[in-house]
This record gives sequence, C-alpha cells and structure tokens, in this order.
Amino acid sequence: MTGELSPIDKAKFVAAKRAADFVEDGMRVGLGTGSTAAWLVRCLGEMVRDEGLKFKGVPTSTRTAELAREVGIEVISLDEAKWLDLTIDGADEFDTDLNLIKGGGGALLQEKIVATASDQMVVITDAGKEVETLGAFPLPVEVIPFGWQTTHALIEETLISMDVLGRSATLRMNGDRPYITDEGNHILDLHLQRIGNPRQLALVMNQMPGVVENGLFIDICDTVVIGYGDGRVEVR
Ligand code: ABF
Repeated sequence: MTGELSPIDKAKFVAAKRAADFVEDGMRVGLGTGSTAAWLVRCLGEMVRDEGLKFKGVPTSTRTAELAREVGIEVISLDEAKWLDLTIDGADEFDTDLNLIKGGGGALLQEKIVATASDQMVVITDAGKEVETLGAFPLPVEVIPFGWQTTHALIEETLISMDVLGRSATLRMNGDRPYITDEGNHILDLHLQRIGNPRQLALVMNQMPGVVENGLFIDICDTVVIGYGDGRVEVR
C-alpha cells in the first residue's frame, strides 16, 4: 500500500496506522478528510478485508465517502449513526492544549459537526504541524455565498476592532472560480499570523451573520497521534 514514501508521507502514514488501532468491532467512527485521513481510511479498509474488522464509518466529505466505499468500509450518515464512539481526522495546526486549526482541505463544517458528535476525537498528524501559538496557517471560515463580500468586510472590520495582528481575509478559489464546499458555501482564509485568544475568536466569528463555521477546534480534540519521518509515533 505504501511503496517508497517521502518522509512527510511516511509520518502521515505511521500516525494513521497507529490511530487505526483505536477502532474496535461494533464502533461508529467519524472518518476525517485530507491526505492523512486518506491513509487512515486505506488502513481501515485493509483491516476490514484482512482482519474482519466490523465497524461503521461516517465520512466528513464526499471525497472520504468515495474512498471509504472503495476500500470496503460500511458507510452510514451521521443521522443514521446519531452518535459516534470515535472520530479520527487530520489537522492543519495543533498547539500544546490540543486546540486545532482545520479546514485547509475545505471540509471543516462536516468535520466539526462529526467530531463534536463523538465521544472521542483523535487527530493524526505529522510533527511539522505542532505550533506554540495557532495562526501561521490561514484560518478557514466557511461563509454562505449570499452577500459574501459584506461578510468579508464585516470580518475584516471585526479583526481590526479586536486588534488581531494580520487582518486580511481572502476568498478561496478553485481555478478562476470561488471554491465551493460540500454544503455549497464559500471559504474565506484569514491571514492572522498569530491567534492570541483562539477561544474568543472562534466565538466572535460564529456570531457574525453569513458565517457558517470557523476552523478553530477548541476543546474538541482528546488525543493527538504524531508521526515522524523516520517512522516513530508519539501519542499525546
Ligand atoms: C483535514 O485535512 C482538514 O481539516 C485539514 O485541513 C486537512 C489536513 O490535511 P492533510 O492531512 O492533507 O495534511 O483534516
């Protein structure tokens, strides 16, 4: 399944493989999105095929749903599952309190709904995503297309009033068109450099009309599984 991997892919793979061991027979499991989560889905597919693992997966994007079905995982919707034992997903940044920035892959809304509906959230990541303070990675904010420019202006004004360092927000593009999420929304990426108070920013963002969700995951992640390029894995 792996062939010759670059150190970064190896790190993602070993983290995903280790986290796959968290999945037990009979569980309902949220399946994340992104390249690290794709490794997880492939590992779980192998465990279903070779070891007879029996679990139900709730994907966080159409991409993940397609891959999960392809590798033989039984896929159900969150409404069918109602509540999940576990979600395993990637991240763009994590800090020492296990707060996260997610959404670089564009699936933050479903990812947050699924993670919040889980008894436990495990993040799989390579070591390069650990930061002291969140914010070097642009913070994705999902907004509805109606009046997005007004929402954009409101976000920038709010960042100025909060005295946040970087204040520009850019519309995520897909070629020459705005990126469209699985829920039919747009994403604004906030270039903040440093987020001094992520909890406060997450609350403020979600109070704005037009904002559907933001990529700050505060107090949601329970465990982080960190992979290294030399094949080591650390669980925190
Ligand atoms: C998802 O995939 C996202 O929330 C995050 O943006 C991204 C991480 O991507 P990768 O695993 O490809 O680095 O988990």
